[in-house]
Amino acid sequence: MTRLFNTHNIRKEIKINPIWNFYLNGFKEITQMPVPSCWETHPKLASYRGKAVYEQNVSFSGNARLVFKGVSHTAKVWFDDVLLGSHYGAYGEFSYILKDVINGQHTIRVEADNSFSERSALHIPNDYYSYGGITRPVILEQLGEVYIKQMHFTSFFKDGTWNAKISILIENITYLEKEISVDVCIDNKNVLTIDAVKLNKNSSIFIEKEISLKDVQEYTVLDPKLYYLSAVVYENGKAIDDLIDRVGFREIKINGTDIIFNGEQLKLKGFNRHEDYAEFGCAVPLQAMYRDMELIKSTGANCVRTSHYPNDERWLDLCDENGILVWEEAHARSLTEDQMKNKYFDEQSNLCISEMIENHYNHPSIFVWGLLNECASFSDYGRRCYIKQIDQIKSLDSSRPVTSASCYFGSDKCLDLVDIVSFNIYPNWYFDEPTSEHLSRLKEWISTTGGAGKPLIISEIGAGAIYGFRSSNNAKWTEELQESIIREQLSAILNDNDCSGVFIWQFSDCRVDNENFYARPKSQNNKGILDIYRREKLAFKTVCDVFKSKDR
Ligand code: ADA
Repeated sequence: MTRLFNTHNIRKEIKINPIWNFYLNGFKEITQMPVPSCWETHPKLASYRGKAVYEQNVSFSGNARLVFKGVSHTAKVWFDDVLLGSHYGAYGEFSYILKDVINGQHTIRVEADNSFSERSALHIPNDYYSYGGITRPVILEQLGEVYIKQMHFTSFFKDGTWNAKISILIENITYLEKEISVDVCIDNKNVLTIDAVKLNKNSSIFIEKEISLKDVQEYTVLDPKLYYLSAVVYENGKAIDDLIDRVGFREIKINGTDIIFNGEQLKLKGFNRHEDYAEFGCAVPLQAMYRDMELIKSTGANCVRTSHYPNDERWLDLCDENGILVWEEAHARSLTEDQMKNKYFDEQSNLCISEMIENHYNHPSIFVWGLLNECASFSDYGRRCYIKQIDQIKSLDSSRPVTSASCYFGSDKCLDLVDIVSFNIYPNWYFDEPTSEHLSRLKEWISTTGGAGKPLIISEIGAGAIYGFRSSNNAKWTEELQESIIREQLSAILNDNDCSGVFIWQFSDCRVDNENFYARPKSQNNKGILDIYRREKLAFKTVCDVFKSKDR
């Protein structure tokens, strides 16, 4: 299951065996690999960086859609030895349409590559691990001649009632003209019918309508009411394709320095979370995601940041269900100006942003889009990149605010571009200064920039500790030191009325790339309040106490 609910009643899925053939030069004894997974979970490939080939046989005929939810980090895909294309970026969904396939057995072949090179602008040696393999699910869907490619839902409150803009993209993959009709339902009640839609051969049509709804329940953090939105396509009265998603009725507005979610001012208390789990790497299975969600809820947190890349949809589904608000972030961490000048940077960032927004648009829990964490926002060149990417985000979704986590106190030139100003600060860890003093200086400086008068989020605070290293001497990496630093940071920020919230760096420890991080004991970023197995450090209890002592 790639989502937590059925996304089709009519469109059928063709089963793919989860154990794929696996070929890697020099490793003759490894012949198979489960999908999804990271190859690092194989005992012999724990640090392998490079290419590997996956192969799987499938039997079907006619038209189909082959969907990859994520291959890390570069993929080349063949169907029956014909190259379908290649894709860059571990965290984006991509798909291919297979037409007029003859009845019989066919072969899907994928070459995955997680190596670093000039051609990889976003996956670079970093403070998290770029795993390898087919790390998110693969789906094969049987299609007819016409299918729904995309459906977006935007709710808005107007004239005392909830409304929604619904847009649907439908594609005709045949050489014949088609006439179809479309029914749209919310929780099985028809809300829209569009008749006599003409589709030219081999082309798509974009339909957009606004509807007004009575008696709908709002989506809130305390009561995250979800509705099923479904679209069904009919030809000559017969249902030929459908698409189902889950939506919520909510609106996000910025009012001066406040972030308003359905009329309520947000005070965010949450975590930065990497998709990383000791045994599974970035291919976190549902039961482990579920456990993370239960742990997050148990702290009294109300939000999570998908630092520093778009997340698995099942995680977003869990956030939707639990009213955990999401800052979803396009992929990029701490790129220098030179790295932003990489000739692939624009194209690869553009693709990541469009895949993120197109595929995750409907999640009601996503309240803000993030981009370019700690990149070169201090330079003129960097600023041009921020402008380009923010323009792209706004053109794809004008219903959500945009933010970017900066660490350039004193030199950031992009604070006028974002809707919400966000800063990563580590007082008492990377520098010695009480958090409240640091915050006062930061706010004072922001008030002299284009960020003046905007909401402020502290997007990272934290300190490192190695699980089990206990001592009352307050030495670096002790759980005691981490606990006392986080206690001090949190209380200063949550008591500051000018801050709209805080995200702790980080929820749990994560593996880091070997190439770069000599300052990372155990080759992990140890700032988790849980370790990589989700064992609690001392700070966990403190975070629960502090978060729970504040209202949601
Ligand atoms: C930065 C960065 C994080 C992490 C953190 C740290 O703020 O955004 O990815 O590297 O620093 O642990 O130092």
